[in-house]
Formats: sequence, C-alpha cells, structure tokens
Amino acid sequence: MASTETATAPPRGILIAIEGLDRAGKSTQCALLVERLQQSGHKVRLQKFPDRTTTIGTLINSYLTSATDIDDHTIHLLFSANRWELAHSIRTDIAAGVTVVLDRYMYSGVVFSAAKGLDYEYCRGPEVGLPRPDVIVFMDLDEGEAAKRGGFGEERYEVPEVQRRVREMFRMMRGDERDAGDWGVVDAGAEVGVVAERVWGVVERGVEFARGNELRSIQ
Ligand code: NYM
Ligand code: MG
Repeated sequence: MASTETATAPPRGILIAIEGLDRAGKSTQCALLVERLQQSGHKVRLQKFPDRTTTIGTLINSYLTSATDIDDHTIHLLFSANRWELAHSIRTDIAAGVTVVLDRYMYSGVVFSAAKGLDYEYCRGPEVGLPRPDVIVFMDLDEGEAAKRGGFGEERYEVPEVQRRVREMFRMMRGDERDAGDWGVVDAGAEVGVVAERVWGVVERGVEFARGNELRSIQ
C-alpha cells in the first residue's frame, strides 16, 4: 500500500521551559524529562540559560560568581543577548522536529532583574520576539526550603531576601496575560520521582498544544 507519510513534514518539536527558584531541582528534573521524552520517541536536546559556554556567557558567569561587577541594566541586556544568540538554533531544531527543553528562560531574565528594582516592562522589552515555549513548568518551592538545599549561597542572588522577592515576581508574572495558558505550577517540595510525575503531567499539555499550533513568539 502506498504511504503518504513520506510526503508529510515531520511534526515540529516542542519547546518546554522549566522555571523556578535556585535549588528548586530544575536541573535534576530537566535531565529526567529529557530521558522520558527520549523514551517516548522524541528527538530532544537540553538548552540551559544562562548558557555560560558562549563569549557573552563568560561575562555572565564572571558576574554571577562575583568576579566582576556589571551595571544592572547592562547585565540584564547580556542575559537577553545570550538568549538571542541561541534563538536561531532553537527555532531551527523545533522546525526539524527536535524537542528543546529550556533549563530557565526569559521568565528568570525578567523576574531576577525586576526583583532588583528594574521596571517590569523594561525587563520584558528585549525578550519580545524570542521563541515562545509551548508550556512553562514552574517548580514552586518555599524559599526557606530552597535555602536548606545543598550549595545554596554560592552565587549572586542566592540569599533568602532576593529569593523571596524573586518568588513574588514569578507569582506576579504568572498572571501576565501575554503568556496566558502557558504556565503549569508544580509543587517541587516532594521526592524526586513524585515531582517528575507532576512535571510530566504539565509537559503532556504542551505536547498536546504543539500538535495543533505553530511555534509562537514572545509578545
Ligand atoms: N538569571 C538567569 C538571571 O538573572 N537572568 C537570566 O536571564 C537567567 C537565565 O542567573 N540565580 C539568574 C538566575 C540564577 C542565575 O542560573 C544562574 P543557574 O540556573 O543557577 O545557572
Ligand atoms: Mg544557581
């Protein structure tokens, strides 16, 4: 029987963002998610932000480790530039059927800068036009719980007062109608396997959305 399948373009990849406070378990869950997506037949890759491997990423790393001080507006734009320099490869992969898991994205970019006192709309401005995730998993964890987890306090921003403000800004941002319908909140306070199940539940929504919709752009 002749198949029409060869003439059909492969379904596009799905763009999934994982967000949350420092030490919420994002990187662990990203790794588990990549594995599970592969087992479900997805071609998939992980993209971490900030991506510290680029020239701009090197500047960001030296800022985060307090090796250098950079003005608040300047570092904000560098974080955004770090996304823009990788945006093309993300779009290309999605179009080729590769699912991309983002370990942080522009939501961290906006809330960490806004938590320092920069204007929310100003912070959002440079992100407009970037690929928009089909779904955002927000790993919610009490900032007190996050502080108790290992390694906390090593980098800039990893102090309870900043994390409290960041969590508040995330809460506010989840109400932004420009991203309406994208967020799924997961209680990240449970055991790893339990959290992974919750993450998967949100991701399935994104898979469903991507089936019937083009990749959008951040508004
Ligand atoms: N961060 C991350 C920002 O301030 N702006 C951004 O655009 C992004 C992507 O960098 N505390 C902050 C959040 C984190 C820090 O992230 C480093 P990670 O996931 O710990 O490498
Ligand atoms: Mg960190």
